[in-house]
Amino acid sequence: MQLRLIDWGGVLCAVRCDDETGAAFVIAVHSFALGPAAGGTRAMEYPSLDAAVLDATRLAEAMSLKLAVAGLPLGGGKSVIALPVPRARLDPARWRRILEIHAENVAAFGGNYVTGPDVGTTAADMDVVHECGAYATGRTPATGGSGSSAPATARGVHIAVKRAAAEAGFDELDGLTVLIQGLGAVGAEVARRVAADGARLIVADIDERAVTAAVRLGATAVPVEDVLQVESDLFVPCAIGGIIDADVAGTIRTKAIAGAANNVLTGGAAAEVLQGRGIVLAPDFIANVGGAVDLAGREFLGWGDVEVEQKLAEIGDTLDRVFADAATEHISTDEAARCLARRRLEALRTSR
Ligand code: NAD
Ligand code: PPY
Repeated sequence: MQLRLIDWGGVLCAVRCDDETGAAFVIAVHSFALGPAAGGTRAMEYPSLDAAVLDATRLAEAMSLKLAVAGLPLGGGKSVIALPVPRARLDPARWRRILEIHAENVAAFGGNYVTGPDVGTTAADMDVVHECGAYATGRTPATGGSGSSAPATARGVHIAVKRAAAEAGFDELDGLTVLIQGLGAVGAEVARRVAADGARLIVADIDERAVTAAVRLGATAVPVEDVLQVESDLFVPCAIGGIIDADVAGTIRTKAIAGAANNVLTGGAAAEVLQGRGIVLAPDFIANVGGAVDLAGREFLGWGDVEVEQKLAEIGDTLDRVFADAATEHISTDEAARCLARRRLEALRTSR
């Protein structure tokens, strides 16, 4: 197994390979500047250890940006568990052992890295991690956790979709064609919300059951491989990251993009191409902060529903600020959002 050393701008990246389970474990901490690092645990198959490390480091950086923009006193981190076979094919004992090893790794950070659920892990998995001695957010309410963060993420994405639509010149979602990629915990709830606003839904998911449920809402289904060619007024990516590179940005047929998927762009070049074509991009680390607000706000800052909803409402104001900065500075909204995150991080750090 080969591993390239990379300068990714973060603090540290720990890697552990385990022969017994066949899993590889990565914990990336991008920043401690605002407090302990926080970010969920992603468990899926990766083509190589390099790919798993790259995903963990990029996701940890996105967490730093997300938490700083929202003014939450935490640094960015992320865990990746590279599975030997798809999660659905792991027997329960082997999955339990994987979670035990993960808990041991998280505990080694001595409270300086806090995890939670992400793609491929659930609140019940976080119960196991917690029970094995590592603090985990997003556990089941039965064990004192705040439960799934997906509903809060979806509420925030819904706000971002409406702001991005407004920036693209649409007063309301009623009558617009909204294309949603991924109908999981977040995407399905966003679909319900935009359908209630009167939007026409086009959807795609690799999971047929999720598609069937959306079709019952009145959505039109398209094959997953066609999503990036389908014309829409708004594109809402709620599946996987890395789907928009500069080529896709140059051909995608939509007016605005706002969704939940972390790191939806492969890099800054894609953002510039979108900007050049007049396609509004709501940066994902602003649009999808709802889950982090829900978990970190409730579990670290003692927030209740009122404070969480107030913070979610700020997503709209932050996006307006980013759209305005991008226009004034002649930069992409992605770059404007990164600048805002750096300024807020610096301000929070000096006020500590
Ligand atoms: P999920 O696993 O519940 O849903 C993802 C959905 O995408 C699944 O239905 C899956 O079948 C589908 N999918 C996977 N590959 C696909 C493809 N190629 N084409 C179409 N559909 C595909 O995850 P989620 O919790 O709904 O999160 C969705 C995205 O939002 C993820 O990228 C996640 O990192 C991000 N996110 C989630 C939260 C949260 O609170 N859950 C917070 C921030 C960011
Ligand atoms: C994300 O927003 O991508 C997360 O990983 C959410 C999160 C935030 C804080 C602790 C654990 C998970």
